[in-house]
Amino acid sequence: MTELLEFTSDFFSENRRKLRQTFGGKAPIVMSGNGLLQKSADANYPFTQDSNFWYLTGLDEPGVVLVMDGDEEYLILPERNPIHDVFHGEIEVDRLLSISGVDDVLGYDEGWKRLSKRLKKVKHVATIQPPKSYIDVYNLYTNPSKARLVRQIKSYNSDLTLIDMRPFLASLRSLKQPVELASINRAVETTLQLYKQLDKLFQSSNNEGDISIALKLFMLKNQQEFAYDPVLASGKNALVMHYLENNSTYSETDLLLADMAAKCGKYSCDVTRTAVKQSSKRQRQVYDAVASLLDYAQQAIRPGRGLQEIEDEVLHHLGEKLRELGMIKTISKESIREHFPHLLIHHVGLDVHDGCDYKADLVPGMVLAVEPGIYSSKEGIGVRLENTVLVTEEGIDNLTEKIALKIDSFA
Ligand SMILES: [Mn+2]
Repeated sequence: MTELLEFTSDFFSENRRKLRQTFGGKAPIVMSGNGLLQKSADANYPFTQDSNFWYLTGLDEPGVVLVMDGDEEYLILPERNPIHDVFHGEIEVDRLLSISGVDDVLGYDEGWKRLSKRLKKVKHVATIQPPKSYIDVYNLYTNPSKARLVRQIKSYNSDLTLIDMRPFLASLRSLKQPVELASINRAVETTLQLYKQLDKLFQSSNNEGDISIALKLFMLKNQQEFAYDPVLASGKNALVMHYLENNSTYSETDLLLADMAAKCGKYSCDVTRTAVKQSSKRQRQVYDAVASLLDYAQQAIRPGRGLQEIEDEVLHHLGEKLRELGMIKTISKESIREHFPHLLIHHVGLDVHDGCDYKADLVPGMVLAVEPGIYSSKEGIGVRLENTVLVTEEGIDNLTEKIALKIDSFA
């Protein structure tokens, strides 16, 4: 486990207070954490808490429900049986209270009895509904706990209208507090060490897999965790955005794209670098274009602007670069997207890709990943450069400035 910086119950209580305040409605807020997922037979996957639920409670316990109803706050424990407790241990109620700062923890039957009485009297309930797009777009099954909660709520009052709390939480979470920024900065420090290790391995090796294993060992020895599965993509592997095989051999003249970063406690940063031992003129042209786009994008970020507006501006600039490079003839959305299929900027925090409103104005205290790239399947070349930056009054503070930006080295 990486070291958790000081997240006291005040942090979570204050987050709940702010959520009630920004929501402003009278409807009870009912939210569930993630449930434990089956891996195979009676074995489960390691538990990962829902980030919104953690942000409001600090709890890493599966299946708990949080109720915020006016001035009342309580947790409802999952339905448990004694056999489960023998294998997984009993839930320590006092720990849940002291971590979360919530006033009351109720057992399943008692908790639902209390909540159901209230549900029968109200017209609206605020909760987080399962996001449909994950299965449609990413082919990912979402944790069933949210759908289950909605079913259970509706079983007491089928006329209830559900209010989605996701936008309120995304907006709260996008403003990083000092303790969160400290965690992100700590993650960046580890990431700097990670890239120094990568450089040593890169110079002495010619295989993605050897590097990948050595970096995993480095993280284990230092009791650190990756923010996400590292991408080590040489040559045309860099054209696959989420290339995770990391097992190809590369030559002195192949670019190696490394999209990898550490996390500290629950907080991530997001970094990508691309380098080659012996660069060609063409590789330098593409690299320089991406580096100048990164610079251009970072200068475009400042409070009062929106991400969509910045993305549109930078993408137009990218179009010009692509035309200069001879990769496209005319600048159009389609021709640009062919060479740059992903988002330019996203929020970073508890999730590597933190949810956000792409139209909302930027505010000091937001943490963003800026990641321009140029990909050409025709030339078998992919370059991406990514920094994690903090939005300040003046513009940005590049948190990952110390991680080298060079074509021939990662350090
Ligand atoms: Mn990213």
